[in-house]
Amino acid sequence: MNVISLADFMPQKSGCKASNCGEEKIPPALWDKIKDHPCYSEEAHHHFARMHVAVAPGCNMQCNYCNRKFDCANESRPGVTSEKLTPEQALQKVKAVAAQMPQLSVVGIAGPGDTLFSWRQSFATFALIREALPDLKLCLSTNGLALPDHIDKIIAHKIDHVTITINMIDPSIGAQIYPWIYHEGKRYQGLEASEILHHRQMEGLKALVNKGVLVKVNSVMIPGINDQHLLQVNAEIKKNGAFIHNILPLISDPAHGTFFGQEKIPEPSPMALEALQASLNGRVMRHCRQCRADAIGLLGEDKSQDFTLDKLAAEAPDSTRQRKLYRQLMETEKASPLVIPSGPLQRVAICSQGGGRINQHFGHAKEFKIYEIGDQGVKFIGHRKIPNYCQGGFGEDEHLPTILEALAGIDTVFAAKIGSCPKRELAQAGVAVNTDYALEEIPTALSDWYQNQQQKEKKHGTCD
Ligand code: CLF
Ligand code: SF4
Repeated sequence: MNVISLADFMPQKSGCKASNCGEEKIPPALWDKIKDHPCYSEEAHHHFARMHVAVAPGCNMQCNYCNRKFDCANESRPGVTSEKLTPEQALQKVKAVAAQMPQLSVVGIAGPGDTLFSWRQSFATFALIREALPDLKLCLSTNGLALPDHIDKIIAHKIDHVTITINMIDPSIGAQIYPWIYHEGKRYQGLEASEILHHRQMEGLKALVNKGVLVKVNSVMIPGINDQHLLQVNAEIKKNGAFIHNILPLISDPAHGTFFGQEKIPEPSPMALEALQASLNGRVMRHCRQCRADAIGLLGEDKSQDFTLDKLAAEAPDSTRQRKLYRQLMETEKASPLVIPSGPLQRVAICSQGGGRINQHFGHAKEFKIYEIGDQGVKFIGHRKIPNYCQGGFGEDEHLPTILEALAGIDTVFAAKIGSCPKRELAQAGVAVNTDYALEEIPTALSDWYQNQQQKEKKHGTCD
């Protein structure tokens, strides 16, 4: 029997504890840095929110999966344009969001260009936020080219979390991803450009790790170009102290006008992404939502349109106390221990609209959360996107084949509700549907369901 409780996600008085976002242990001092960061801790993303302020417009390179008319695709969904802000407008927005969202724990800069190419705007923004709302964590993401020039400023602004997008350690692969870079007043192309980029990324990574900054590495998985190579990238970044590795599937919709889109470079399937994630060493982020450069809210529920500049009040009230109370509540909330008997591995899909619960109607789901249950307990595997089954109150049968494709290898779907038609169609395809755990917390529900399954099978076995 394996016994899992909320304490498994927390540090103990001595030694290390398990991380929910990977297979490695997390020492207590590190846990304090990630426990309320929704990207660095899978558990935290159910309860804590991040917001991005889009203050960094310029970029110093070209990635073949990016159309520069839109936001930086290294930490954002391609094809999205964010409302650009001055540092003062960014502060006004952060105060407004914080006043309405006690879950807010992190403010990040992730574009719309490169945070460190537009370093003046970025650090001016961080300084204003650090002074006005000192309890919020600061976070940035960068392509890494300018990173070595800004290590001291990152430390001086107490930025504890930095993401570098590293897609290659072999410049010959880099040359297929980056046509040019702009470095120290000069434009470089081809192999030379990727050699410079690689050295700058590694130099920046090592310097941040030496200073105690937690570094997340994002890698865009590009089938046929770097998908196999990412195993080597993983080994190298791990060797150099990266805290967690996040693989983003390439988005190459031709409508976004990117080079890879026009060249019809395929997007990786969810199964290929999960297989790559499973073969990586170290901590792996599986809950990334490829959010916008002005994203606001819990991961996966973007509220950015509620906080556009035209909707902001001139001055928002101080909200420090509400955030403090919310954090205390989260610290003291205790989950009952989960008991997982040994048994065969089961893969299930959850319909959830957030909060770590089974709380969504099957017909409204735009994605499944995939979990595995077995000897290792309840483990989050990733998201698989699907088209809405329910369109304006009617079932959309033409979406069913795509939905079934996304359910490859899945035994059971858990939803808050489901209509009789899709339930029948899923059953015909060999996928069971369970609505017995509507509104319940996912790990508790899955643990209970798994135990019942095991008991039923045992009984059945005894009768035989
Ligand atoms: Fe933003 Fe990135 Fe900081 Fe998170 S996002 S700068 S580390 S606060 Fe998070 Fe969004 Fe994925 Fe980025 S889900 S795209 S990993
Ligand atoms: Fe686009 Fe970001 Fe690459 Fe610059 S670094 S080209 S903004 S994806």
